[in-house]
Amino acid sequence: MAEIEVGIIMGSQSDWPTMREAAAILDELGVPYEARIVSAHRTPDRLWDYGRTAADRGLKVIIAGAGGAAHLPGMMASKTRVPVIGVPVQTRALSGVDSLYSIVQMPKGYPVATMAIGAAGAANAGLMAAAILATSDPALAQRLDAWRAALSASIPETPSDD
Ligand code: RP5
Repeated sequence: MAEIEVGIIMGSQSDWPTMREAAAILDELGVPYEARIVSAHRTPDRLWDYGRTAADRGLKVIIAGAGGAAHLPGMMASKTRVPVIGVPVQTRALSGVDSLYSIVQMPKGYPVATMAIGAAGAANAGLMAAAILATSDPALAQRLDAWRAALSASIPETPSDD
């Protein structure tokens, strides 16, 4: 079985409908991943263990989604050198602007590659993870090129009234 190189983590079960979009893209591209609930606030020890062991377990990219006071991506970036892609989950109270600001404004030294709010951001996180792995995986690079070409080809040149 192929080694798992992508970890998808999220603060809560309630984040999964969003983070599933990242998983769906990785499924389409044939990239194995693991998905775990790891909360910065509710399961801090789990966060610490995940970050402490991530590199040794062979993870090459971590996609971290959280909403509200979204400390998970930044805390994970502080604990591991494995690149962290942050997904701000859309919230009901503040529409995800709270999540975005919590994730994007990292201090110098501990970057989080922050995506757009919500489902599009999660899907793009999957694509970004695949693009990172594709730099050293020619077969994946071909699949990603084909995926991008298919998307491009699906866009009509003229608008329709239907
Ligand atoms: C964060 O709090 C999670 O990432 C989630 O987006 C948000 C709400 O969590 P639940 O109350 O739905 O479990 O930790």
